[in-house]
Amino acid sequence: MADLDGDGTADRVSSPSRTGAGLTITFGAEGGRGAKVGPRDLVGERGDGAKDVLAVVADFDRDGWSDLFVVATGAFQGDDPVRPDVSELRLGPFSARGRGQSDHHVDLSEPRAIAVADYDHDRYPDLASYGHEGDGVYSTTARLGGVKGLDRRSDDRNRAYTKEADQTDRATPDSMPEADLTAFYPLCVGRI
Ligand SMILES: [Ca+2]
Ligand SMILES: [Ca+2]
Repeated sequence: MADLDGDGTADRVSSPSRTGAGLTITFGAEGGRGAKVGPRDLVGERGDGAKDVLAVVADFDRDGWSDLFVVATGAFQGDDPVRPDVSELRLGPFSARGRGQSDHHVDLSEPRAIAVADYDHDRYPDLASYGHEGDGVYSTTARLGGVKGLDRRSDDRNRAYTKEADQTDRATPDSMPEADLTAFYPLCVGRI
């Protein structure tokens, strides 16, 4: 639980799946009257019609405000990886429509599942993305968090964490890291 939009009241994040598809944010959760939104509400119109719209929340740039990472990707098209319509880190506080203080693009290859992880064990959140690299090859790749946000693209440091996956129909492959999210989020205490 955290104040995501900066209005002084606590907002609730729940993410029942490990793929980024089921993220739900309830703004103003304490009164129970808040707006409930998911990835498709947050992505904006550039993500309309995308097959997969995924989102995760974590303080990737370490300024104390939770940030939104959202990605929208069209349907599988064959050998060449599909370029996502949206693949952005939006720095918090961010609104119920997914607008942040600023945003930057993160280069990912046909992302089909995303998760928060801590790849480099510095206790700060990083992003994991599972996707199609082309020619039927799927892999899980890392984008590390830092004061400037997330790594914009693949580089020597984050490439070391790439894991190739067998192509399967499973939404969450074994190569997807499973982080203990309580390391990054304050737990919601008490009532709903
Ligand atoms: Ca932040
Ligand atoms: Ca980290």
